[in-house]
Amino acid sequence: MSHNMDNAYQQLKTMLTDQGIDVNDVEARLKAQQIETPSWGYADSGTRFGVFRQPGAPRSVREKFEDAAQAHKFTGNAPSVAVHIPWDTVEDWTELNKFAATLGVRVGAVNPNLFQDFDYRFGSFGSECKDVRARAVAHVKDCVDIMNAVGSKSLSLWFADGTSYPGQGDFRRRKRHFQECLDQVHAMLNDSQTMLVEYKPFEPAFYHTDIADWGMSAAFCTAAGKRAKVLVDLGHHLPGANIEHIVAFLLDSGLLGGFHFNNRKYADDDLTTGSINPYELFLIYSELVAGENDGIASNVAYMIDESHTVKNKIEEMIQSLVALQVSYAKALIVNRGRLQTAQLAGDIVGAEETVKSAFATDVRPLLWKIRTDLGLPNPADPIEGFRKSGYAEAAAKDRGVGGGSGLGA
Ligand code: RM4
Ligand code: MN
Ligand code: MN
Repeated sequence: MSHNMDNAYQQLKTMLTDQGIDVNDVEARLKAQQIETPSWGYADSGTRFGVFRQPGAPRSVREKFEDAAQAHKFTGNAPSVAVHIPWDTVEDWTELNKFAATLGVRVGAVNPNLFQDFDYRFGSFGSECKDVRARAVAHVKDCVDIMNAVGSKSLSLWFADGTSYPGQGDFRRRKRHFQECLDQVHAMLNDSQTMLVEYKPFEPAFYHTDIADWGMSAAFCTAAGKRAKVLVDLGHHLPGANIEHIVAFLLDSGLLGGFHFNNRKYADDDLTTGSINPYELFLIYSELVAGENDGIASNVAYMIDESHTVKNKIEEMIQSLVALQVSYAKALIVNRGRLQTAQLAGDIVGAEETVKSAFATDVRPLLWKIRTDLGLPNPADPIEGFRKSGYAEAAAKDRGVGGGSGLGA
């Protein structure tokens, strides 16, 4: 296997070098790629029709981190884990952070929960009730305290706020409530911390949501201040939205804060990243690479937001991490010189073929090479490596069924 892989790698390297691509630079950037996985993606979860509990699902925050460490072990690109509060509340955060370090991972973004309590049924930051807004801001403050305890740089904000019927709420009054609360949160952060403001056009409210799209998020962030940036969740757009264009626009405006990767077919499906539309994922990465080349994409938080019902969660996360690695690799080998020449000459077919040629390239030998260099087990196939390790079977035996759902219950 490794001999065949090495041959394939040498061939690919020669082909890319002939095209003027700096393969050493590509490999260095692939080795530096870091994606955060979500604690809630490892625990039992379900659809709104039911939860299917899996044998071996984590029963505690520590076990979620153990599973996340497995995803990192075989891919080498997932060293941090996002937490959701209160689902992941622990007594002692310093202690959890130390435990995570023994597993080779760390606590990443902190996600407040402003949507599950009865008090929030008419909204949180957009609520008409002053006490509810104050309560929501106080919960975010608790999350900032957690960030400070663990050294986290990202506060990840998603709001379920919205209305389901015309006339139910006053758009402008709610907008002002939102801005006021977001400004208060901005003031809680220091300059090395970022508040990531996620948008979503529908669900759980179905008539309007208070931060419905990237433009509204950008407007709120701009007014709040420089520590506020837009978070792009790939499942949070109306059908047909050109996400790569949104990404490029936000990057160029200095407002791209980060991503929640997943994939969708119909709505906010939270499917495996790259499973439905790998071309879209590649085109998004192509914009990111162009931004990196121009020095404007250094502070982007890359995170996965997925929650699976029936796949094995660790395998699913590895699939997503590999899809992100593949997309980044393909984006890195786009022949940028040729692309720009074609664009400037009005050569539409030439430009499109340049992009498609990178997408069509099998980059697996390149990924095998970097995983080998990083000393990862089973560098040709992380999923196979995880399967062979026996971890899932051991967890099933040890933990049993009924671990507790990703939604904290
Ligand atoms: C939302 C959104 C948030 C996530 C919640 C659970 O749709 O994507 O990021 O925290 O789901
Ligand atoms: Mn999300
Ligand atoms: Mn979502």
